[in-house]
Amino acid sequence: MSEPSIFTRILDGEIPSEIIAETENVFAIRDIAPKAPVHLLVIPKTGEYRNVVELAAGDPSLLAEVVGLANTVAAEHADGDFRLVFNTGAGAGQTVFHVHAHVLAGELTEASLG
Ligand code: DGP
Repeated sequence: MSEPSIFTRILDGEIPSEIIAETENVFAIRDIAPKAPVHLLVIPKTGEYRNVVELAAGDPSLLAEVVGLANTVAAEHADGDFRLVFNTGAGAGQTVFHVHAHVLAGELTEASLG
């Protein structure tokens, strides 16, 4: 067994972070280092998928649940338009290997890439 990810530790209440929305299998928090006026993370509760490619192959309905909660929180925290980013691999900037979607909204710049 690998160590629980930082997101699993947040979900378990070991690391403080407000859960701003959740569904049966997915939860959302604010990013600790926002790159846009609204920068949220939407995360499957299971930590078994390291990235979106594994998630799409292993559980497409869970990926759809991630996209659905991203849409919900974007409507609640911004005007409904949003950028959805899945960094995939360390070379692309991924630092937490528990799949998560960055939801970026508000006044976006070209640099608002999560
Ligand atoms: P990525 O680079 O795509 O793996 O994104 C990981 C994101 O997770 C990064 O934007 C910062 C965020 N993050 C890391 N640790 C914490 C934390 O303890 N709390 C919160 N809210 N966000 C975190």
